[in-house]
Amino acid sequence: THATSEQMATVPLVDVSAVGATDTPLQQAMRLARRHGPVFRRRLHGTDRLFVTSLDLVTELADEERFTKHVGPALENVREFTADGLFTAYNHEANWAKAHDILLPAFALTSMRAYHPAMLTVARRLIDAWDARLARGTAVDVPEDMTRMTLDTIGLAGFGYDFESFTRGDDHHPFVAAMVRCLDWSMNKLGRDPDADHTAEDEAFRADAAFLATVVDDVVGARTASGDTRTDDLLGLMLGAPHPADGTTLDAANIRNQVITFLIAGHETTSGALSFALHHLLKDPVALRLAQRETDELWGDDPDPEPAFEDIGRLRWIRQVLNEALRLWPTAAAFAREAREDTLLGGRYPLRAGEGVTVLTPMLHRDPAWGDNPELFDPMRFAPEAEAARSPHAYKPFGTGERACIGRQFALHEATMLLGLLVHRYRFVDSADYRLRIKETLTLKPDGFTLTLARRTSAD
Ligand code: MNH
Repeated sequence: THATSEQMATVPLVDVSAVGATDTPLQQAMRLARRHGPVFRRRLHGTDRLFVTSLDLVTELADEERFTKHVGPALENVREFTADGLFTAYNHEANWAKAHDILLPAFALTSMRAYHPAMLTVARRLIDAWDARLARGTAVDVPEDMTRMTLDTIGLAGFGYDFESFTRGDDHHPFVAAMVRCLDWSMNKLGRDPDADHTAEDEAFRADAAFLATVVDDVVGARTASGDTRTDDLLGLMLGAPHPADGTTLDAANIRNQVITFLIAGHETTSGALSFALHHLLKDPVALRLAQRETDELWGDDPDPEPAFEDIGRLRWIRQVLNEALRLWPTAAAFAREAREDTLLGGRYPLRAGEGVTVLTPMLHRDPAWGDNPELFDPMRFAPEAEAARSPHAYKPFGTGERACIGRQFALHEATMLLGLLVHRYRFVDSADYRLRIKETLTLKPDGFTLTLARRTSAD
């Protein structure tokens, strides 16, 4: 199609090179969107990136016939340690479709049922740790403990491997520190001053990436040494399941990439989502009260219930709380799309085939489609009637299309159960008068978020 120059719109170009690298690029992009509108081009050290935030344009980008996932600069950096793992594979790489087909059964409803006991085991580890804090009257560090919980959960449920994160004192399993540094390196590399020397950072990154690979070898080695050939969890499928089309299994290099991918993707974003949800519950006594009422209806006054698999689907309000937390702060806060053919986005922005466009999810989630007060935390937005009245493209915390998150149900089951158990057992005291600050390490987390716990009494 040929467009006349009148039809072509100019896109604001914002050069942030003078500001230089920032450790909060996502929040910087949000400020740019607020100032320059729903389509803008950001220039940093001579590299341009197109950002879009509005529902109409994202609706178009979600059309799988015209657009597909783009492995943008951030994911290109992550590829340095996850290569052709599911998250960072190119659409055309044969291992994407192959691994997708082989691993999909691990995310079917029957598999969620199989993971439920491991998820509950780990939820109880966190509760034991929090009981100990409560007894001592000391605050809990929410994102730190959520990371322990989610790492142990993906390890145990997906890989039958125990990271034992709650018996390491203040330390995390070294996998976490190395992973965070690798993600940080991937993010910071985007804003690098091309004239500076980055040898030391790159060498440290190589060492961290090599360390992640040794953890993977440990996880895989533990399974193969045990002689266990089960294929009913993620690792079992990776190691032994034949591809339905041609009967071949995943190759050793790809298995390694998938294990790193799932250990990271399987815990980092869920940890942030749980932390933001708790932050909002702490600050919103009505939402918390409704959450407690919901768990009380299910579990009575038993402070240590045994949630059944089916119970988790009944925690509707808590699920709405999580959805709303992921609306305001989607923890994987951007995803990129590319046109399959040269096209005009919105009939006016020319895009070449393969050119990347970044969707700034937190701003999409503040589009006028969300009403007059998009900054307000309000889980009623996810009541069934409200959801039915809204475009499905207004909410994309898990991305879109065939490359959308494969672990969504896993994350939501795990997180809903944990939040339910926590609100049922504790009162939360905002002892630090916490003010939300967001830390970016490619994903988002509430920085330094602590709270103090108190027991619930029947008089509540
Ligand atoms: Mn997850 C893809 C967000 C939990 C495994 N995930 C994505 C994408 C988003 C996302 C956004 C799409 C990225 C893109 O288009 O470039 N994921 C989340 C969030 C949570 C989450 C917000 C928790 C909350 N993800 C999980 C969990 C797992 C997981 C849990 C695994 C157990 N995610 C993946 C994988 C992909 C993915 C694997 C890549 C899928 C593919 O491209 O085929």
